[in-house]
Amino acid sequence: MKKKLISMLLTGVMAASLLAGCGGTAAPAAPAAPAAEAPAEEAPAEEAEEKVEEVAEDVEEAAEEVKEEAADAGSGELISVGFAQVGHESDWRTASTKSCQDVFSKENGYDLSFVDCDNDEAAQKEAVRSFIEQGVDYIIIDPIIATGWDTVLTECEDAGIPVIVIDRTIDDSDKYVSWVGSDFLTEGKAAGEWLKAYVDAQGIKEVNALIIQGTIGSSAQIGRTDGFQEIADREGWTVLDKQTGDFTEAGGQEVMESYCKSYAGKFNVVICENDNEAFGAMTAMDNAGVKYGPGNDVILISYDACTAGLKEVQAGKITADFECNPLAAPTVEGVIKTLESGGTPEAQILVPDNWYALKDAIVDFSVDGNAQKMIEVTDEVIEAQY
Ligand code: GYE
Repeated sequence: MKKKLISMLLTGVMAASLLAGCGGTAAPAAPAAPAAEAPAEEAPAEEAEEKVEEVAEDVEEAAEEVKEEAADAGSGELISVGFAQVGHESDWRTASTKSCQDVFSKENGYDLSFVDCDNDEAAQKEAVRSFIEQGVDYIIIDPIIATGWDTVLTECEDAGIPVIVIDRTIDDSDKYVSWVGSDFLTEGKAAGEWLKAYVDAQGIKEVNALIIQGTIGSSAQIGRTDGFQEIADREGWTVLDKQTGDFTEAGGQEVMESYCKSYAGKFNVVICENDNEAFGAMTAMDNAGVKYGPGNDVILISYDACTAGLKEVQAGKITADFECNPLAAPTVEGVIKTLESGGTPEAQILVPDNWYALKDAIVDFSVDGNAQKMIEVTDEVIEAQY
């Protein structure tokens, strides 16, 4: 843009000086003219000279602006952010990544270095160290697992780079500014309390549950497993087995295939710690001839409530879906803006979640004494989801 302006101005200067030149030489070459005509002959030359000066000033100004812009870009007018993302294991993760990339865009004033760590803890630490080397302004981490962070976070601290934790929590270090995410323990308890109210309403006396866990050691897995287990213990339910499906569809299918063999006819509840595992479990149950969903032998519970998950609720496959909102990036940006303006952001910022089911599976329940509201899955609700 600026280049074009300069070349236009330069063309202007050349044209004007040509004009000025013509005026200058024309006067002496002209044959003796009547006195009255002399000023009229000088005028174009003066005008042209003025024009040249004007244009030259404009060019100087434009050049100055270009220089300033280049300096700004070089000195990092864009805020540089490194994001060490967990991976790409689920619909939830895809929504989270997109949200971050949308928020931390060039247009919004950011220079984002994004690393997909492919669920590899060592790669994630390496990504953080590469951000330190780059000297980014801020580091965002979605920790694959909750422990093992203190050393690398100390390195961030020593480098003077503020760290913001998004989604999953870090449990063995406090060397970060803020955490923005959902309350996984509450999600797990909500699933348990809903199940209690639902089986009571259905007149189901016994609960024999199978759990397909998320990535072991991730705070999302720990919270959901512990929250549900707390209610199961209180109610005296049987948890037949817990195995990880690593938050993936393939993992969910594999674990459910083995459950279908080992526990055939013995279970009436399957809890998948995310939607993608639930999709895999559905395939395995379909293949084994197990009927699930509202009104069927097996109650299928899931977490995340992404669009694809809610579609399976609507289709009568997933009985209840406990949301985990993946759109935390705008809140993380708020933290960065607070830091940029010299303020102190809150240490913990909770992203609120909703619980979803079809009308017949909506029951009243409380979590830690707080009454919960479930949302009925409709086309509009699905449309509005991520
Ligand atoms: O539930 C799952 C994802 O950390 C809350 O990770 C997130 C979990 C989410 O892969 O789908």
